[in-house]
Amino acid sequence: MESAPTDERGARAGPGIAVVIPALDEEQALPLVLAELPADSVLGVVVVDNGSTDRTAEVARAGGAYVVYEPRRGYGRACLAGLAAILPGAESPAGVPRAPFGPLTANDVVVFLDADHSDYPADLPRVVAPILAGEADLVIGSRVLGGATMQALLPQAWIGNRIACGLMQLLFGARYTDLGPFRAITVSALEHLGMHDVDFGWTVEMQLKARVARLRVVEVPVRYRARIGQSKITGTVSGTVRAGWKILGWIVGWRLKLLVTSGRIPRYTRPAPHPPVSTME
Ligand SMILES: Nc1nc2c(ncn2[C@@H]2O[C@H](COP(=O)(O)OP(=O)(O)OP(=O)(O)O)[C@@H](O)[C@H]2O)c(=O)[nH]1
Ligand SMILES: [Mg+2]
Repeated sequence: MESAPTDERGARAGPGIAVVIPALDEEQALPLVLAELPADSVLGVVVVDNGSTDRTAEVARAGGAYVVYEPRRGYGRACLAGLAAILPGAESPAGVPRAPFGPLTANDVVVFLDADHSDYPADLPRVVAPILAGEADLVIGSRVLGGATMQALLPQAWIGNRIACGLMQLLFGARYTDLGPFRAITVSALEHLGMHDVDFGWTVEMQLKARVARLRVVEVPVRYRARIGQSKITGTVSGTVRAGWKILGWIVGWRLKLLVTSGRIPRYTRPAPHPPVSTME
């Protein structure tokens, strides 16, 4: 798969794909994640070092990624810092420089995946395919549809997912099977959603807002395996409780916001496919 084939003048004829990987103390897993990414399919990879105390940044650089530092903890904060390095209009927080392969344009695609080697980076073509085919604005890699085992997707994550997805269907009519971290979204859709959750509400925020804004959302099956390294959220009681409350709070809270209209998001309109972007200066 080629994300951005170029013509003889170096002009990109299709959407480019950039990858954002939030990472907190993932020096063991990250080299494998980067090595397994289909490199010829992507413009570049941003690893956000979220205040690691190990060699996460070093191994990321050695693996060919562009490293952004975000010392304030939080999964969503890490995603926002990564986006600041590549999105066209993103406000760059102090100290976040632009990645050399940015800024992206409206029809380009951002892929998110975890740094702990639980996602299969080789599934990336499958995750971006519906967007490249012009059939989706957001693609969720579903570990449930991918048949994840309980060793990989821990029982508490299964149950939490079921409850969250059931509530999203009940309160929003949204049909999701998972809140999986491996996902792809177009730049213009991402900007339309105005993401702001700074921790583990990030995935549910994106899915709920996508529903309210009437994005075209597709789920595809992805594989999932036990993480490498120390479990931080789902594998710990306090992490599970905190993430669970956060996610349920988003779902119920947004329903209440819709009642008083402050949760409304204008319906999303797709930009026209733009002419090839020259990559030669
Ligand atoms: N826990 C945590 N993870 C972060 C943070 N910032 C970035 N991350 C990364 O976000 C991704 C998801 O976090 P995980 O710790 O794997 O969360 P999880 O998959 O729910 O649970 P475990 O894999 O069991 O720890 C990983 O790549 C982390 O390295 C943060 O502040 N806290
Ligand atoms: Mg994990």
